[in-house]
Amino acid sequence: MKKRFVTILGLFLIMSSLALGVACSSGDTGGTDAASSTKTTLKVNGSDDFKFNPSSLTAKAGTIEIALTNTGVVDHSFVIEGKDLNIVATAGQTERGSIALTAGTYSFVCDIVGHKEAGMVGTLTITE
Ligand SMILES: [Cu+2]
Repeated sequence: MKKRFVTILGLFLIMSSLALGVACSSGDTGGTDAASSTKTTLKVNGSDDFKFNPSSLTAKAGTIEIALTNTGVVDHSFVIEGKDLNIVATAGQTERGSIALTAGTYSFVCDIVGHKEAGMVGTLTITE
């Protein structure tokens, strides 16, 4: 049962990367309006000393993809306060999530119990 799950997960990962490859190559052909389909990927690490690194992120307005890498042992999350984005990464894993944001300053936190209070917070600045 567990082996079967791993196999399915493996297939899913392979199919996901294939889909990503197709998406990237279609973008390279310039067939779509690049300006309106801009996606910015921001990489951020979460660690067991209750810090995001970097704790200040900046991007242009549009679709923002957050790639959260957990460099620690316990779970960490990336939640933009007041927005519908909640990414949870387990130890050693990188998890991604996307959200469309307009210009402004947003606070992000790790919402695992006690982490925000321990200082696991940061600021995301979105410019025009
Ligand atoms: Cu955390």
